[in-house]
Amino acid sequence: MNLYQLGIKQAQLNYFKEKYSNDFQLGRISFVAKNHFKVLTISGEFKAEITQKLVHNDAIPAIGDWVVINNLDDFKLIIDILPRISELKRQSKKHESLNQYIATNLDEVFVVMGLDDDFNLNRLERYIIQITESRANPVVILNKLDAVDYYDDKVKLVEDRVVDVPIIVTSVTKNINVEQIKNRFYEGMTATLVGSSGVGKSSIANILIGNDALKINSTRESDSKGRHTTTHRGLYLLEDNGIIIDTPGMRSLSLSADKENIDNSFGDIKKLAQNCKFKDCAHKDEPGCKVQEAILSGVLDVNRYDNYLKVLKEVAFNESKTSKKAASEKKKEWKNVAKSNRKRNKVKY
Ligand SMILES: Nc1nc2c(ncn2[C@@H]2O[C@H](COP(=O)(O)OP(=O)(O)OP(=O)(O)O)[C@@H](O)[C@H]2O)c(=O)[nH]1
Ligand SMILES: [Mg+2]
Ligand SMILES: [Zn+2]
Repeated sequence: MNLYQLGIKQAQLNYFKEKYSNDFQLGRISFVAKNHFKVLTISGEFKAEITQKLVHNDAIPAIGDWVVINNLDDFKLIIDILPRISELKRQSKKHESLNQYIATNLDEVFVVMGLDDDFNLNRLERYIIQITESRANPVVILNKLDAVDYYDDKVKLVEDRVVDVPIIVTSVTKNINVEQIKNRFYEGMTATLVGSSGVGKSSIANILIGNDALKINSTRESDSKGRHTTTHRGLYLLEDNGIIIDTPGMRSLSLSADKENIDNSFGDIKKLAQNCKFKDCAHKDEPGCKVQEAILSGVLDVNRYDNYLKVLKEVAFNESKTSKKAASEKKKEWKNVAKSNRKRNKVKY
């Protein structure tokens, strides 16, 4: 096992070598639960803790992060986080203004959506915006094709709605097209799976890992009750090449993308709007409105336009919520976590 197989990129390795001596080691965060961390190194997986300095700077490692470790007697101390090649966030509910990292250093993000009742184009579009913002490449997996009689229409709807994003239509339980997911991986590639609870994320991860490492929901009935089978994010090495991060299902995704990014994701609408007769056109019933013209002539999907407006509103709202107060609350919480960590260590060692 070498660092490249664990997913490090050359620029990150160069950064580490320039900044740190041989006394330090690199590891990748493979598990996070409150103040508990695990790091995967070239010699195995270890428990680790973070320094006060990181806590103080609100630099809390996320799953997928490359971290610098200092080997102390009995435990690994995380002293730094390497710059990330990508970071997938969502707006945190608890600490309103703070972004919560779903996973970092991702090459691709698979959005898994069920072709059954889970199917929702607006939600899918939001995921794709957030993934684009993360700097990773989105891939859509439409799963459970065996659970519906007819799915061509749904696939077509997705193709029309998300442009330039690969779409894979699968049945994981019937093993249909699963190799299309497998084939995307190469040495050092990291991907994560996101989507609602019960869509089959852990089932896909198990196939990629090559054994039943992850617990999956055995009764489909319980999915609808909102029970989450996966409760923690975990990073795993694949049977062949690559790394997968499994995540618990999300009911919704609160956007943290900025306006510019949203305009990029809806470039077609922006282009239309630039040609409206009036500069300050609200695209409602103004004469010479190219957006409304496109909707009427069927060039622009009205649902896509509605979702664009919704997304813009939400982002504006989230931005207005951002306050220093929430940031300092988060800092306080981590200080307490670190304190209890120290106490625990005193007892233990
Ligand atoms: N019919 C059908 N069922 C599937 C398919 N893929 C997964 N399932 C079933 O869906 C249920 C949920 O699968 P999981 O892999 O646990 O779903 P998950 O997305 O990891 O769910 P959370 O961990 O709660 O987020 C299980 O009973 C799977 O067997 C599929 O292609 N077709
Ligand atoms: Mg799961
Ligand atoms: Zn207009």
